[in-house]
Amino acid sequence: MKLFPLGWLLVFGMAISVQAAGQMTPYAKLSQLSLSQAEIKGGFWGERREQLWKTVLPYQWTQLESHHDVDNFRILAGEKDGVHLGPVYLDSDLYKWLEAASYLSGKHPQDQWLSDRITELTGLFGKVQMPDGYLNTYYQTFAPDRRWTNLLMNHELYCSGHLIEAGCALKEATGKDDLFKIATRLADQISSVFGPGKKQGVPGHEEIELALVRLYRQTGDKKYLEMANFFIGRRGRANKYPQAMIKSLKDQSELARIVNEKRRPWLEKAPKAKSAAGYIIGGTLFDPRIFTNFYTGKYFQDDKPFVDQTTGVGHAVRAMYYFTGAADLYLETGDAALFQTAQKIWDNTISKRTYLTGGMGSLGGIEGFGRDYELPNRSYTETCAAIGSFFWNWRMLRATADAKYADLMERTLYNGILPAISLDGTKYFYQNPLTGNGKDQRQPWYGTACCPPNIARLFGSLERYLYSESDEGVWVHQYISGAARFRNGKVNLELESGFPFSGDVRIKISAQKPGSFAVMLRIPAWADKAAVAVNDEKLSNILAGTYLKIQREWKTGDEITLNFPMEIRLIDSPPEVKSNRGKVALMAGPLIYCLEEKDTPGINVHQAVISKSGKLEMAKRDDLLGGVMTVKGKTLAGKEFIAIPYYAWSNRGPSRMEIWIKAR
Ligand code: FUB
Ligand code: ZN
Repeated sequence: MKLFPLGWLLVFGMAISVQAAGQMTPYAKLSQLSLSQAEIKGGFWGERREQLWKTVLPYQWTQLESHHDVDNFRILAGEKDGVHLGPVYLDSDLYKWLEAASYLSGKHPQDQWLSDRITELTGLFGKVQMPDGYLNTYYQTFAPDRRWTNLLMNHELYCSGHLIEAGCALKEATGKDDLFKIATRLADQISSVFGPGKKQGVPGHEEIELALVRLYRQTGDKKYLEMANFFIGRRGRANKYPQAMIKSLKDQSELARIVNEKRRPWLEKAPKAKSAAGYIIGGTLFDPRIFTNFYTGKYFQDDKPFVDQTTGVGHAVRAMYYFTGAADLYLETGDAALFQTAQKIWDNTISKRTYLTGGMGSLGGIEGFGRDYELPNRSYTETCAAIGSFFWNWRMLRATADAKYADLMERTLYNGILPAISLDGTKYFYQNPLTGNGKDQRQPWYGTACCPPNIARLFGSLERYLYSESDEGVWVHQYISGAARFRNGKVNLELESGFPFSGDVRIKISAQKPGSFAVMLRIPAWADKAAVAVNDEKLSNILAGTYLKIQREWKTGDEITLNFPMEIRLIDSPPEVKSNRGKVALMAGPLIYCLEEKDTPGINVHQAVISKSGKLEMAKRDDLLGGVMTVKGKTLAGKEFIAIPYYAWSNRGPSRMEIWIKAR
């Protein structure tokens, strides 16, 4: 990546072409549809969308209320007595919920409860925002004079990024721009503080970068893109890391003293705020690498410049948001070095540092990456890291139109993200191990509750990741029931899908008038026996792991039928992964299956051995876990088992579980 001053010229030049191109993303091969262009309806995800609206958002709101997320604003606004509670990053959870609420409010404008919450929050933020645009309840309550002084540890830029995202989301989804104005004022305050000739720091937790690119796309104002470029370009250039770290920790403890003093009188007289779970599931917690990660800056991906990075390192959520921001910057600037680095990082991270589920992060102590192939199944794999990977892969897909990114998004969605939410929508995993010890359970909430609202905002905007448009035609990336409008509404698709349990998909086309264009359909890498027909005419040369291009004259009434046989596949792990030697995982279609003790009486799921050539069959079970497909088989000892989709485990109380099964 070229840095200053060339980078500035480059960014400035591109900004002109963005203006001229009317907000097109200049270096993307594929577009991102606007929120109103696509919808999710019916089927597996239709049910989840309904649940998100009717159950998850109201439920999460009650949690945010009882964990002081909203009260911190009310107190600061003078609407309530009390004192700020919760960690320095608490505001961000509320912002993510608000982002999710914005998407759903756009879909359901008649939902008064939802729009009242949005109005209330927007009003509160407006009251609390400082005259110069700064907004952060923690610093404003306890130490306004210390703002922007401890970027490494204290999440102000991270929280700001989430507010900017919420503001953009509300505007995109509903057209309301009052929150957007608050977010823009905050971004302007940031740009008055940071940049060349101004403050030189970078955030300890990335997020602001991708948010600034999003704001740039919405406003066309190059200042925000320049700032994203600044934060990405500055990373890994700080000198004297151990000293910076020590200074930051010292500041943190001074700040903690101030905070405790201010809180004490309130806490003495007030009942204790509801505490949340802090149950640690997996990952190595004590490891000298925790020390080296922090004191070299690796934990923050701040150990070397982006172009010198070769793989995912440090805290996995931070890394994913960083790579997402860098890929976004590439999509706008076309900086080749930036993109080549992103590809290099992707290759190593995905092949050697990512779990089969798409989860990332094996070291609990840093919530992040270990060495290549260091992938113990008692994994840390924070939900937000999988969500971050999903965001990153979307940018990589848009940049390349390469199906491998959409394949990984599919695998991560079903196996890295979906397992983190209970079937009833009200309990969450922060960590997502691939082996369960019989005690792990999703929790109603967390002291650090980044994951639950992150799931909500992703599920609330999922339609955005399903389709694209390009000069060639329309692209179908994921098979999720719903509809999409293309070519300014002149071409519509309706999609009916049996995913994730059946690979039958039907796409109906309607066009204002017959026209020639291409429909590009992802053939998942796992679907090597895929069959595709147009109006019952079978197509040939269908290649798994690519996009099938169907170029023809399309007219209303045309129908594409697809069948992706979801046969059971025995997956081998790379031999370098020690914990999986002599084991296989079961997959069918996009889903990973697991053995859960509840379904395997008399079998120790950790010890059971299956035959690699033994008979396995799919069996539909409408009575189980909301209706699932299962895999039926026998162990080598002759005991019958059923394996369930991994996303559905731990929904019937504590139970041992295993994805990687011993096999001979
Ligand atoms: O750093 C606070 C939270 O911890 C962030 O939101 C997540 O990345 C999580 O790891
Ligand atoms: Zn999280």
